[in-house]
Amino acid sequence: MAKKKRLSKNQVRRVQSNQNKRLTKNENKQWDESELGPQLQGIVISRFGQHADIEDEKGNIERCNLRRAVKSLVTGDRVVWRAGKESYHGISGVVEAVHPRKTVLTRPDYYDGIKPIAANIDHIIIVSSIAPEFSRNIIDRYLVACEDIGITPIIVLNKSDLLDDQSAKFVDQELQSYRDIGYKVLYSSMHGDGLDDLKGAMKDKINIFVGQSGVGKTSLLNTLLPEVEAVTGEISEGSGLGKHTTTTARLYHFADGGDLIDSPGIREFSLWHLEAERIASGFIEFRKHLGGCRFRDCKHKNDPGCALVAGVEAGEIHPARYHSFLRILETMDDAKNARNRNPNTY
Ligand SMILES: Nc1nc2c(ncn2[C@@H]2O[C@H](COP(=O)(O)OP(=O)(O)O)[C@@H](O)[C@H]2O)c(=O)[nH]1
Ligand SMILES: [Mg+2]
Ligand SMILES: [Zn+2]
Repeated sequence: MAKKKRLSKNQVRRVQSNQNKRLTKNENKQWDESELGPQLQGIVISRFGQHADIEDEKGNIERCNLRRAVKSLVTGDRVVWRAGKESYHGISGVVEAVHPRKTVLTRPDYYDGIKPIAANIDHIIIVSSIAPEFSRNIIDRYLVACEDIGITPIIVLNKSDLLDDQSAKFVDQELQSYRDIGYKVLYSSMHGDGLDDLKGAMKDKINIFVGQSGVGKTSLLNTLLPEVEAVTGEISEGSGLGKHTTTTARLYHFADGGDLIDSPGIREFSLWHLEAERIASGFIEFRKHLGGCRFRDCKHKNDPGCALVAGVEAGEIHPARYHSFLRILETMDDAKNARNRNPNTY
């Protein structure tokens, strides 16, 4: 887990101001100053409404209340917390402050606009496969989302055991085009192929798996973390908190170092509405061409003097990436309409 970190002046100030705030009735347990131990560092394993499971630096997990001043807390957050001298109804401490986030993964929320779902993720592992289908467009959508939030993507071609000579040649070529623009690409299979490389890439980082349904994310997760199912089962038997386990994100440790944050919501995380310009700059190889179009409001389609089209013609932009870009622009409005009908889809 985390190395010991000293609190910055700001954090100390924030912690003190939190302590001075009066505790309110709706907190399950009102801890008096004298009932609390010293400030400790921790990481949020999971968040359940007004509670969170916090892992301390020794690897113990403690269920904590949240100070009211703690407005936003998600899996992966690094926190300052204090243990109660005794625990009450399974609650062993209180989270007092949250460290600034390196990164945050969000989803659109009908009521709150944007809702964070996980913090401090280092890698988004984009899982793809030839079954049900190999889709460049879906990979590109995830890549744009990753570039937009500033989290490093890793592309994984899963179910490598299904590849024959012909399909291997095909995907190799496709994936090479991603390597050419700087992305890391790996092969994997739940049966063991490539798992050492994948584990190596995830080591000492916080990772998540994303990808279309059926590519093998759950199977891969169970292969890499055989204890996960047992752990979720155990929590479900707990005190009515079980119903959250299917929706809330949870952080798991790999035996060799590194973490995986998982929840179905995260696995299906995809691109949601972004302005056309942000989509364009999410295609990293487009960046040096953008701004070079003849017209400021170039739609990069049939407009004369389009620098992206010129880039494709010059062999600097892969035609499939350019077409992906156009397709994403076209489907953005559809996606937005669908979300308005069903805010839980993203
Ligand atoms: N041949 C092969 N099949 C796999 C592999 N991983 C998953 N599958 C199969 O693909 C199907 C979908 O897998 P699942 O893990 O549910 O995909 P998810 O929707 O991405 O979570 C299941 O029938 C799995 O048995 C793999 O590495 N090789
Ligand atoms: Mg699944
Ligand atoms: Zn253009």
